[in-house]
Amino acid sequence: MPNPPFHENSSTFRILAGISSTEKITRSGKTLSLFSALAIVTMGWMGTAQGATVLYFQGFEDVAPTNAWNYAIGNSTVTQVGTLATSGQVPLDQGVLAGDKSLQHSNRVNGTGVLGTVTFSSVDLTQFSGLYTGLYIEVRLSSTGTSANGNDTGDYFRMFSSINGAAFETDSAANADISLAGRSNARWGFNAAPLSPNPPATVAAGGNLQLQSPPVGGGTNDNNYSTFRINLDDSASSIALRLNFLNDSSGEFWNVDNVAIYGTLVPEPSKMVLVVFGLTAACIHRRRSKTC
Ligand SMILES: [Ca+2]
Ligand SMILES: [Ca+2]
Ligand SMILES: [Ca+2]
Ligand SMILES: [Ca+2]
Repeated sequence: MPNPPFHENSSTFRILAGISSTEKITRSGKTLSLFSALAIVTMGWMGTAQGATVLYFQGFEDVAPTNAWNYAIGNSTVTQVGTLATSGQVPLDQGVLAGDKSLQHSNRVNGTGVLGTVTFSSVDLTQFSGLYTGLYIEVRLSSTGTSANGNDTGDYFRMFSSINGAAFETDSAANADISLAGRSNARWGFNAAPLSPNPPATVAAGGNLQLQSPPVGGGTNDNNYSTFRINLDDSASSIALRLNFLNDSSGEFWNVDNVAIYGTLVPEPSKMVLVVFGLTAACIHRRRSKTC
């Protein structure tokens, strides 16, 4: 079990620091009731934008991160590749998103179309219960090729979630949480984004989202999908992920990087209790001096 990254809610503390300053409250000669102070704190708390925290991560580097989401490669069409191995592919330098490595699928040996699979191990989500909410899986994808090649209508990338230990469904567009087909030698980098709808391509776990990329045209194009999300229900106790890939030429490549589970930190009730105690004490103090 990894150590969840600690995410401090600094904005909240800035708000509290301002409220708890008796000098600031009384300097203008105005008084602040306990009710008003609590209302301000609550509004500040609710309005604090909290970014998502990476709970599990896989960047396919040689050295695994401390919060590694472990994976197993199903067959030899999927390989860990580096920037050098992908340097001749189009678009240029888009085989790896971050770090030195990514995972790449290509039927480089058997050009008849062999399914490539990568399975990410089951993650116990109960460890995050009450601590993080709004969990989701995110996967980044690019499609590269030799100069005139790329992924076509019959080539695909699919994501399958497994909730609470259920078996992965068999490989089909209708069974996948997300199924993305290529089109006319489609090639795009990790910075591509569809014109409509806006990224990321998102589905609830167990749902079914079928896409074709690019929506129109083909070849090298920025109007493509590069970010995919599966939203998890807070009640799920475990999640596993399988990625399936297919193409049928040694000049067609699917690349994935930065596979992660994110969650948003739930404000700690204990902090709220401390705030109430602090405000109450401050108010009692001010009542004695008739300022509250
Ligand atoms: Ca990487
Ligand atoms: Ca092709
Ligand atoms: Ca093809
Ligand atoms: Ca399904």
